[in-house]
Amino acid sequence: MDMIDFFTRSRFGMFVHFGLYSIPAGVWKGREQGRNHYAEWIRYQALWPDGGAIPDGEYRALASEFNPAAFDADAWAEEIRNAGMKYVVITAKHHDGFALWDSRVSGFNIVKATPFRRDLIRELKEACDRRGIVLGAYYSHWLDWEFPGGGLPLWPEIPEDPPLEQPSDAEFEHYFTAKCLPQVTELLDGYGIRLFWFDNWCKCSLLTEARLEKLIDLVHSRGGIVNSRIGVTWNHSGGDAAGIDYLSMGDNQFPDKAIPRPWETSGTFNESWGYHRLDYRWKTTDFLLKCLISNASRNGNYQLNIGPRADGSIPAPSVRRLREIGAWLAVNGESVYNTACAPQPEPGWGRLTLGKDGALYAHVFENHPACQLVIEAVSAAPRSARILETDQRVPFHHGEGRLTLQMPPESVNSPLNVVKIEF
Ligand code: JFZ
Repeated sequence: MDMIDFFTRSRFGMFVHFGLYSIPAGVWKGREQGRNHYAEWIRYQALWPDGGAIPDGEYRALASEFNPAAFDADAWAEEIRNAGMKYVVITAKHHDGFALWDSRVSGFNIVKATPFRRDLIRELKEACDRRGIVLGAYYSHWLDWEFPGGGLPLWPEIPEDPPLEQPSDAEFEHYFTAKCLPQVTELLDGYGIRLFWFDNWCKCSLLTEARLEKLIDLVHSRGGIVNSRIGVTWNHSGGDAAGIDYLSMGDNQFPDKAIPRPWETSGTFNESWGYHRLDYRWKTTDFLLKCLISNASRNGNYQLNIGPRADGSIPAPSVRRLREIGAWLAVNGESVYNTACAPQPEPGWGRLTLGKDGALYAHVFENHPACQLVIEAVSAAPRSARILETDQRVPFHHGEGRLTLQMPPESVNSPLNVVKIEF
């Protein structure tokens, strides 16, 4: 399978942040973690603003408590499929250095260091394969807070933070060749992972172009693809550099126009990526669906994150939203999957996508008071226009390159309608 072709056609995927940080879930010794509410950062942020990270031994000890007995790979894969997602990228290893598979090069992993002793990546890969879902891996190639020589956080935007002393170049080289490259090789060859999500966003002298090239070549040599966050230089140059297969926006960032190459936004249901027990800032299904549609209309993907609880279950607010989105896609999916940006200017009332067979899909975000929706620059006269969900005919007028849809008044009661326009 051509991975980048698959990626572009898919449009919708899942992100999963799961690891030892799912146990404290944003609260350390009765106190809410400070700073940015990213629960997966608790190792470094637990004691903020007083400074100081969780002592290494205390964090490591979480491994002996990690026992996600409710984890059921088939149940996860069913949610993914029912949500209408075509792929899933999981934190195979996040910044804390803990691996969710049975790594031979680091014992700090789910099989060797926990009472759970099951290979989560293996089980999830098999469950995904059974359903034609592609499993991808988030791999923290730059930051590793466990292995000697791994990179440490840099927050140039927070000047009051004393800069942590980074490992030397030789120490980082040791981490890179003894852990990073071998683990990525394990994911490629031992698990058949071909979709990679790397994560670097600060200029850091340890991530040299030579090292990045090595990592990219390794993934490419097996037919895999990498995102632009693999290196900040390429990330910020707009991803023009050879070697980057798809662009990743900043967290929850949505570009305001089409990008003529594969790209994605990774986004959250609430605010934290890892499960945070005090994060109640849940977004609405309507908002999330508009993010998906809007990205698709601009040639991009949406990768929506869940943070499972430490027991392996998916939080109820995420499950409800996943199912609501899936129900919408079950009816309207042809207007999202395998579509491209339409040549017409984007209307103020919604979004347009172009089907492979030439059909134009009009996504109604806001209803016009007179129920009239105008699409400019439509050269040919349509043959028909119908609401996808109900099959109701939509009267229209075409003239001088302008198409006016006369929406049936009763359709406004049903938000996020899609009109399929055929020529
Ligand atoms: C990173 C991680 O540190 C975080 O834990 C999570 O995995 C997220 C998906 O990625 O966080 C970032 C990375 C980049 C930016 C912001 C947060 N950025 O470019 O603005």
